[in-house]
Amino acid sequence: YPKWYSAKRGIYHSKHPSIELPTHTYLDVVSFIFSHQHTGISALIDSSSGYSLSYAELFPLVKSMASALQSRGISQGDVVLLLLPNSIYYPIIFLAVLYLGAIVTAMNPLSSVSEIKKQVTDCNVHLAFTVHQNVENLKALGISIITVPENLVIDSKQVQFSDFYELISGNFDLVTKPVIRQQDTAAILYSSGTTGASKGAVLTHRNFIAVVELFVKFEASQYEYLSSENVYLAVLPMFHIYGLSLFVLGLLSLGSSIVVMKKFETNEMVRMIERYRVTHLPVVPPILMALTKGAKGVRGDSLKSLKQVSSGAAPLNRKIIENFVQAFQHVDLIQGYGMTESTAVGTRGFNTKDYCKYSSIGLLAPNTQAKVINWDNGSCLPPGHSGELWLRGPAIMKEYMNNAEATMSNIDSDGWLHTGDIVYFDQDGYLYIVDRIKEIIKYKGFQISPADLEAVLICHPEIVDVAVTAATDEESGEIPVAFVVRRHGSSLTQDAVIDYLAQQVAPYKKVKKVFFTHSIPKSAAGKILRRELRKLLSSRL
Ligand code: 4UU
Repeated sequence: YPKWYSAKRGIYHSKHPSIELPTHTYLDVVSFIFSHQHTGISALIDSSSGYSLSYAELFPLVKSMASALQSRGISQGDVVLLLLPNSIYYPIIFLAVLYLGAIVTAMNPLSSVSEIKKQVTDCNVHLAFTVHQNVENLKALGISIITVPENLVIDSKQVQFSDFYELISGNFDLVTKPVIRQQDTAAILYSSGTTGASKGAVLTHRNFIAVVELFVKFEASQYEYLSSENVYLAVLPMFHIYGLSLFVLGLLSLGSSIVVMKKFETNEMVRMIERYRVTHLPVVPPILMALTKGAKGVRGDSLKSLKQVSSGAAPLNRKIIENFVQAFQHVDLIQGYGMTESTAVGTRGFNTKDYCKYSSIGLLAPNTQAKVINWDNGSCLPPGHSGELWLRGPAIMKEYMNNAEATMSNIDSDGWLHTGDIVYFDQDGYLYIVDRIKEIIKYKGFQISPADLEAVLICHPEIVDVAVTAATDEESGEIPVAFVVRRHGSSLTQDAVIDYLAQQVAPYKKVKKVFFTHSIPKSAAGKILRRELRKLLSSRL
């Protein structure tokens, strides 16, 4: 066996040298980010107006906002909700909360009232940052709100008279800087793990510090050019771990420029790549597909500035890879793999002209160990064999909040995170995703928990039983579909079920199809047999 695989213990080691992490007990990720030296000038650029925040402004803005939040009564351990689309202020708000030792919980701003209520209650939110359209909903929940203006150009009149403007323009200094330990909670992000409803994954300052150091000591060394010359396009949302790890943590530590888009639209994205001479474009598979086949006027020789496109969060289909590689011969295409529970750390590809493994998710990240487990008997598998991927390392979350049972079934006593993904290593140490055995549905890279949707649907008075599963979809990867058992005599229609759910969940979670059936396949203990459900689905399609 290769030396990066220890056959005796069944452990895969990273082929990359390990990275030393700071060892002192007291350290917060914000101080850590701003302790790094780089030559970056523009930090965050608003794509539509071109307005930018410089690196010189960044830390003072964070400190000013932190002190303003402190003067409004936010203190260590309090939870602050970020219910926001991307903006150049998103990272500032995020880091300000963490600098106080307070905790961020983030959420898709398109979430429904009941979804917001659930998360706000679950993690006991004290204060929320949001955009205008969510203000009324949040007020009804009785939490204080700071409205972030939609079009953030700091010197416009609109902003000057807002609450938000006062917060960042104060030039305050913290009255008292709280003492923060690496092991303290920094963020609570929601994920359903391998099974059940979505749960709060508790990420610590230590987890974030591990991510930052991965960028500073490793990612930066992978390029021939200086990180501060790179221009990234932030089209992925910062409320999801993938965008968060890049645009709020890693890249700001490197001094790269980040052009922030509020919302994905193919032609607009192409215009922004050209206007700002974007060099790096992190995407999810549907964006890559749109770029290869949808964008107006995009040819292989356009988008000359692009050096690297990286895809993650969902499987990338071979056809899309082929089309992209053909059309954009000057661009490096790589995949990365991560999870909310691993603070986005997992694997990452690195392609040189003579070593292209496009369909691989790359090599194990530094400091990360893996096992590949035989699903039938629990044994460890060597390279070339597929099994469930287990991960261990400094970026693995601490726990699921207030849920010891879920924590124990996802992280075992030796610290291995069970990912629910089926993978294999090839002889060069590159990983390939084969299947997913956990229950989540991946819609354009976003997680949807079947159990969350089932919990809503079962409340319909004419539904006596329900199960939700994923159907493959060319454009989005996967979409949720529902199997419904109607009450005797009910004439409930597919459209009525779709509408009922649509009123209570974020738009991207809507079911697209409903199958009426007489019973849901279940185990003796009453658990839905997800595999049977998948078989049932293929027989119905
Ligand atoms: C097939 O989706 C994410 C994180 C994505 C990410 C992070 C850092 C991508 C690239 C990167 O560099 O997090 P979650 O929690 O929403 O979903 C995690 C799940 C994984 O368990 C796996 O099933 O998303 C799926 N997934 C992928 N599947 C993540 N990346 C990939 C991938 N191919 N490249």
